[in-house]
Amino acid sequence: MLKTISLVLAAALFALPASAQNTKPVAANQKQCDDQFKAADINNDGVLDRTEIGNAKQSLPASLSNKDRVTRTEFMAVCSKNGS
Ligand SMILES: [Ca+2]
Repeated sequence: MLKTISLVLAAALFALPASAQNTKPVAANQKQCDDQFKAADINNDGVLDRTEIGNAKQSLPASLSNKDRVTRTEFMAVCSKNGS
């Protein structure tokens, strides 16, 4: 009896954080990255050029802020990985 209860408790403890990690933060982070890219992409051509990167430097991930050109795909890949 006691063994069953502790097994159920253990399962519940492990199941909860795992499902929370796989859903909410990823979606929120993607949205945040998307908004960040749109804000930086002033002429809205889907690519950050040198001027746009210069303007958005403080909010860009360090690995992108020294580039001459950043595509949306590149940005999203780095941004999603860095997100907290
Ligand atoms: Ca642009």
